[in-house]
Amino acid sequence: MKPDLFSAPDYYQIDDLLTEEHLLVRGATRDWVKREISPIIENYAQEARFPEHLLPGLAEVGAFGPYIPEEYGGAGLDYISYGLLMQEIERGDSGIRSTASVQSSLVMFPIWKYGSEAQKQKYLPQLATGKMMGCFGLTEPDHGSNPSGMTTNFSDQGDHFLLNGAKLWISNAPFADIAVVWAKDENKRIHGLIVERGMEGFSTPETHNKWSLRASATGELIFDNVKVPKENLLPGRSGLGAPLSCLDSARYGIAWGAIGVAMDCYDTALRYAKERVQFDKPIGQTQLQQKKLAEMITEITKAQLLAWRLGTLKNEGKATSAQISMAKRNNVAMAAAIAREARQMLGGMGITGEYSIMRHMMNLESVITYEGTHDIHLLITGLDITGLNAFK
Ligand code: TGC
Ligand code: FAD
Repeated sequence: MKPDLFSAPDYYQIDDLLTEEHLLVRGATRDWVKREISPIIENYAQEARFPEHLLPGLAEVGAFGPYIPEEYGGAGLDYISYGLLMQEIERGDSGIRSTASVQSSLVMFPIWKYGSEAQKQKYLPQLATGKMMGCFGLTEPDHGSNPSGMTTNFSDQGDHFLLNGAKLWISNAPFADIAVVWAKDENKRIHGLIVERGMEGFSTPETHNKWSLRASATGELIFDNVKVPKENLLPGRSGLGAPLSCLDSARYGIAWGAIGVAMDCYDTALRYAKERVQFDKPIGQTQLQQKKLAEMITEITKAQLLAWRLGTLKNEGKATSAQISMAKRNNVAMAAAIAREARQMLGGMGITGEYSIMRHMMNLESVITYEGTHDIHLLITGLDITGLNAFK
């Protein structure tokens, strides 16, 4: 793979809107990604292996629990810093950002928000250091976009719960130490349970043959009469709103992460267009390639402004779920369109692992599907503006 010469575009001087802390967090993460992810990621993706050795470094840059309070081992940062962390990590690879998103927003967040004090003390500090890794089980083989139909269930056996069912497409499952699992009780009410590796009847087979997110480990969660201690139930909230609130936090991070991918593709294509000569002039001197680059930087700038404004709303506690859906949907689609155009601008070289673009392009096929598909987020916006529910 070519050396990482990434230089981030900032066409509207958005850096002026950032604080010193934001710039420090972003700079440290950018340096770490250049040093640790860029040189190795292509091989890991080609070989469909998860680079587990990156976990301590991810913890060190603050990617595990950026906004979780320091008393629980988190970095205690604001939501713009969290977004910038996701942007830089996803610039390296969407699969590595996935690991960070799941650990922070889908495992630490529900324990922090809905866990007992004992659960917070037991799990959060270890999760923040990456010594313990988690995964999040919501999707099932027959219930993806419609998680309320889930059939995974548990019953009260007096001194423990008995958990049965299966979850599919679970990021980090093959190596996670714990799983935050969403299941229905005898009254069909959804609750979160912390299931630990090693509990009898709990297995996590890996999902193979993915063409996308190849450097991320994906698997199933299978529960065959698993005895879960009662103290592992998250007591603070029940109902579908509990897992959906975790998704809000992860979707917010993806809205920023997608900008990282788009910036990397744009920056690579811009450099290539200035260097690659055909018909005795750089291809960047042709109107067609300039149109592509000009449209890319316009879309990136719009996405940056959307993410920044959403971040300020989140910092003020005012961001709505529907606003987050709009940003996730827009920014991922924007990145996917840019990756495709950028790949074409590199001609044949664009399909090789010498450049990051084809890997990003394939990764985005997962990103546009998980955490709510492109269609589902459109329907969330539709519901928000009309008040009419297309899901019912
Ligand atoms: P609906 O009746 O609308 O809502 C049920 C209850 O939930 C509340 N609610 C929310 N609460 C918090 N945050 C949100 N975003 C919320 N959206 C809804 C709602 O108010 C209601 O509360 P209550 O008190 O009235 O009961 O639910 P529905 O069954 O009609 O479904 C709505 C729909 C389709 C929008 C939702 O189910 C959905 O978002 N589906 C997409 C599923 C999804 O995103 N799955 C993601 C799985 S995890 C994943 O992909 C991880 S990838 C990680 C990585 O590698 O990065
Ligand atoms: P379906 O819900 O079957 O959708 C199929 C198609 O139908 C889509 O195009 C969808 O937009 C469309 N559709 C569905 N309903 C409607 C409707 N009402 N109107 C119009 N169109 C509709 N899940 C987890 O719980 N934890 C994880 O860690 C996790 N990681 C993942 C990692 C990867 C690599 C992938 C690919 C997925 C992951 N997921 C995870 C699952 C992901 O969230 C689901 O794939 C996603 O929610 C879509 O569900 P589905 O695949 O069952 O598609």
